[in-house]
Amino acid sequence: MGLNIEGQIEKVNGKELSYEEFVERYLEKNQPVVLTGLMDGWRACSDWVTVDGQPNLHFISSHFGKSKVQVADCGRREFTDQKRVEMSVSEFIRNWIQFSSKEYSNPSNCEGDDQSLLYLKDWHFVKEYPEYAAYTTPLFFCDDWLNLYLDSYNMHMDPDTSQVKNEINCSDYRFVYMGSKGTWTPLHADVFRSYSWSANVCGKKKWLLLSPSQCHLVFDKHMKSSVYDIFDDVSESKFPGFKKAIWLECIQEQNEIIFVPSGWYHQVHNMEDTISINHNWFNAYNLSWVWKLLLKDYNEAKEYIEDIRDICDDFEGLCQRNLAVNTGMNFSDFFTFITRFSIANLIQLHSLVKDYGKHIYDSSSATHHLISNLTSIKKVALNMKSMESFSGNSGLLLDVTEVLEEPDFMKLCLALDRIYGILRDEQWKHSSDRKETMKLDFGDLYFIEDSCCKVSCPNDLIRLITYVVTNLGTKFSNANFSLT
Ligand SMILES: O=C(O)CCC(=O)C(=O)O
Repeated sequence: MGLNIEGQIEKVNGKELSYEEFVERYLEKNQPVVLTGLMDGWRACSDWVTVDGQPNLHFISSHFGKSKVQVADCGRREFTDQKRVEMSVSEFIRNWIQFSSKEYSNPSNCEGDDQSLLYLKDWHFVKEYPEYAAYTTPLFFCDDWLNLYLDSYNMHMDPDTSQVKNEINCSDYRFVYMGSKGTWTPLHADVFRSYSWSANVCGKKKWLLLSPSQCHLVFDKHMKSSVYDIFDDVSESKFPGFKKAIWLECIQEQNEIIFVPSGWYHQVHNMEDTISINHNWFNAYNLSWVWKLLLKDYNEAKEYIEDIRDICDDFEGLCQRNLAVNTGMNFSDFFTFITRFSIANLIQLHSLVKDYGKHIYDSSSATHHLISNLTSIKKVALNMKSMESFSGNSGLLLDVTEVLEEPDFMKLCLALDRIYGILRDEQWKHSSDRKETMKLDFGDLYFIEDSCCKVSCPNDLIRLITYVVTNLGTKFSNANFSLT
């Protein structure tokens, strides 16, 4: 019996969609969509594609051939993913050309052929070629706390060695994917339960998506392992719910961008030779997904080593170390992340109210955005509060004065300011009111330090947010804040 496919993913012209509509219809509701019309003028769409719409392998090899990349062997499974090897882009492309010429000369030979079907994945292209400007991130996906943060900070530092774990692979979540017809990605939900977007520079992909409310159906009875390939002969005794799953399908064409919401399981097949650009990200709308995943993975990490608890000097420390290795961050990393983002958002709010206090109502959507960011962080912090790991001397400590003095924090604030400036301009596009350039003011940040100098637990963070927001509200009487 085949899959139960009961719907297609909506396609919408991105040029006719406002940012607010995107937030309301897709980010907040956690619904997938395919957006068209957003890739005009991308350098990648001309440089990387031949006149007949094929990947320009010669161009890519001659310009970026020396890069070392991760390549998945689509025919070989390793644990929950495909086996990966590292090679240079030029080696990968040589292999691709060889494979295609064999297939072309004798297509019937290819099935069961020894030659592997290789798929270049997770190439950190922007990190490696920042000057090249292959594309611009569409406005809808700009409020990206994950990549903004990683442009300034590392997500995890090993406390013993002060080393960044897995430096290259965790440097950012902006990727290029390239593979011939037939390459594919097994069923999975995204890292950190982030959102993702994926743009087809050329080629065509088939996506099968499963909503989070159905995801238990692709797991075994113990909710430990999930189906690897949904087109395989899936064992009913091992995955008893699988047949009941109802899938959404999408055929994504060239120049279309798919938005994959948090926690949606998906499997992807390249129906033609395809190049795609793909980001993972999170922000206020899906921050709670990240925390929930972290909590689930923490509980699993703890359960896994429960039998050595009594002989462990620092059981909690070991759980957190394992969490960082398996998930890419631990509680302390996440807490540090949300604290820095809270301060950055408070600075934005302060500058906004200061510059626009006199006609705050004109800027209400910008104010609303910042307040809803802080509200979302506060909600997550409230959830974290009850965790044993944050009680007593948890070892967490962020000195607000020190954060404000970090050059990397300044970099984060300026990047956030630039992105939020773009969003504000878009929101005011149709307004006849005079636009002014907001000035990010680091000169009088005493109001943040005054409220709370040290943040060492979720409660401190909640107090900091509440105090600063309330104080800004009374200082600028026009602003009417509520933090519920
Ligand atoms: O394009 C692919 O093969 C996989 C992309 C993907 O799974 C993702 O963006 O999450």
